Amino acid sequence: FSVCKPGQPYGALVGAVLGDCVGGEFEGAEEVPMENVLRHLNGLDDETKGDGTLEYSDDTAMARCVVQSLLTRAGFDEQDMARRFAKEYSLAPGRGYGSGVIQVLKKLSSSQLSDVYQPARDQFNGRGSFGNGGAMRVAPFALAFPDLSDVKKYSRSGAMLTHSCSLGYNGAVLQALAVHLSLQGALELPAQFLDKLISEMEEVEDEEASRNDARALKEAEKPFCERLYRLRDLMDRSKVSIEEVICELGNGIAALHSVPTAIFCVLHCLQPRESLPPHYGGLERTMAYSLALGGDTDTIACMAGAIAGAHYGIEVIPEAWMKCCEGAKEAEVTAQRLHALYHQRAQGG
Ligand code: F2R
Ligand code: MG
Ligand code: MG
Repeated sequence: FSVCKPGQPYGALVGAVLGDCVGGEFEGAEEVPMENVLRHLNGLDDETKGDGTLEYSDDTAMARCVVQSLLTRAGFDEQDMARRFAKEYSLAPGRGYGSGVIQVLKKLSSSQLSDVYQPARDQFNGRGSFGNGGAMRVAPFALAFPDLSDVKKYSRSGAMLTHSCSLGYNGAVLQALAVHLSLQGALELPAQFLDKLISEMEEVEDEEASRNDARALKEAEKPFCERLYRLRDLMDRSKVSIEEVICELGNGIAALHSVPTAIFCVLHCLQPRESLPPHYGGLERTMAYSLALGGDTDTIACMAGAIAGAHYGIEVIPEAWMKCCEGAKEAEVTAQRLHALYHQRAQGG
């Protein structure tokens, strides 16, 4: 296994929390002028802010459950993770959960439940959810498991606790793969990074359930692969507008309309961009760009933040941002513990 630099796992978890917290400001907005984004981000440097002024939402609340479950059980335990999701929801139901997933979380709290995957299967008349709720919380799997096949297997199972439609759980697999590869330094070669994601997703989407769901929803045969090919086309263009990105990739609450978008935000912002302040580093550019897309900004910035944070590491994250985002400091500590699990597994423990 390639060894990542010490700050990268911390960067991944903290980047996700920051994206959720700073992105919440614009969630659901149709149009977000870049000047509004920059005003919002510049405001984070205000000395009077801090102490978690910007609260995290369901994205981070659920990711924290994933982290705690993986750490406590030293691996994936569906019963434990499901119980944590349900408990977290009952303690803080106002974190902005999707309207469908609330039913799952309520059912998961029942002591009578014998199959923890059943409530998710019952969603949307048995079709299951295709929302991005499985993907938004998946980064900890990439930090805990060194083996790519484990990252795929457990991120899928973790997502299926709430999202039984393949367009939901395959989005989680794609996001976990992006964080995993980024941790291994794969973003140094962006074209190869994308090729690897496509080849992995070709295999992931080649199963019967995925093909059936795609057909039922009138999507391409392999919907995530198709979006990744569109993403590659966008990257090949010398100039691309926000409108084109939204039109080609989406900015919505479905995993299909947000995970490839988050990956695009990271790739597009590897270099300085005209519309963004020249003093911004790559992580700040990625955040600003994700917010300017509008739509599901907390979740797109959360997912892009995890991938970008894994690439750039914790060192580049502005201290002022850390201070004003609820849960950011804690994410740094838990990332350290998760990474110990990674090393234990990498050494065959
Ligand atoms: N939900 C939000 N934000 C808007 C509401 C905020 C809240 N009212 C407030 O202001 O406090 N954000 C969060 O939800 C997204 C993650 O959602 P998740 O966990 O995937 O939820 P769900 O309910 O499973 O799916 C979301 C919606 O997608 C549509 N949908 C999904 N599957 C469907 C299917 N098979 N058929 C038809 N529609 C389907 C539904 O509209 C679901 O409600 C993140 O953005 C997170 O930040
Ligand atoms: Mg949210
Ligand atoms: Mg959201």
